[in-house]
Amino acid sequence: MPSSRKVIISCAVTGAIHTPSMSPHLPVTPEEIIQDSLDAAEAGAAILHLHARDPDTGKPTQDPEAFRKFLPRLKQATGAVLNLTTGGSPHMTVAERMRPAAELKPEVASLNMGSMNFGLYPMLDRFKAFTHDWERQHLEASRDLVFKNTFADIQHILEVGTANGTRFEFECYDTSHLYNLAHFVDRGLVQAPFLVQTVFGLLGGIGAHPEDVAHMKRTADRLFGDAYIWSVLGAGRNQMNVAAQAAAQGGNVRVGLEDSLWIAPGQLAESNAAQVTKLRSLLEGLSLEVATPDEARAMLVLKG
Ligand code: KMH
Ligand code: ZN
Repeated sequence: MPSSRKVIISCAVTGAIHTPSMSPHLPVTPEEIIQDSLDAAEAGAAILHLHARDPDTGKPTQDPEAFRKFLPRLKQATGAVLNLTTGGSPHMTVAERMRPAAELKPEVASLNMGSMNFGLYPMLDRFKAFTHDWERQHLEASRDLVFKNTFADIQHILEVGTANGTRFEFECYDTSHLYNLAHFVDRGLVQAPFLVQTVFGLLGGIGAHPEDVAHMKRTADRLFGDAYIWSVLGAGRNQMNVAAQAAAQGGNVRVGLEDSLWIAPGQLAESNAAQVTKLRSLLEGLSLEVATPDEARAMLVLKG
């Protein structure tokens, strides 16, 4: 991993994991997604990782029309790098998941680097009242859910995105996903420098212990050397401590309400910008500078 550079903050604004009844601050409508995204960018996020939701129910959707309701405004009002999900929701098919990135040809798209269990059902212990039926079902169904990302799926998304000039946020939830990425690098389907988003603390993936963070970094360093840009995402209560561990070792950081609804133990974050601001002070406390969107573009060699 290259050293001594500015820190890229990504903000994952709404995602497909949390549901509207869990937090009144989760952006759902296009207007809410726009406002939260612009505020997060203003607070220091260079990259906005975006999903869309049905404005009436908050249910995740990969209909490109839903993305078209907020993307033009974001393009016009912020210079931030726009990163569209190809993960969608783990309940969706891969064909459905990749539609927005295939049609809208973003600078960056996420790419999930392996199949895994994706356990959302423990959230049923904390959240008990749901406005919409889909919310409880979405959590219950995760007891028997495989988030499917086969080699064929990954190759297909890689090829379609690369043909469009889209670069990737390679989401790696466990050590094997780093090896899967190394396989595609070896086959010449991924070019340096590439962004590796190591994900910690999801049920079904690696934990969020400092040893887990160290192990993922060590493995990525060994497999990729200077060819990769390292970023971390800690899920839920792990968000800021994983951020601090990685930042202290030259990593970049993703925050946002997709990954955690919280700003402190037991306290809901009132906005995405609140998490970006908290992260920013943590970084500045470590005498680290935050990358602008154009600096992030240069580091990641994006099409702009
Ligand atoms: N929800 C995150 C843990 C994607 O959009 O491709 C993973 C994610 C998946 O961001
Ligand atoms: Zn996502």
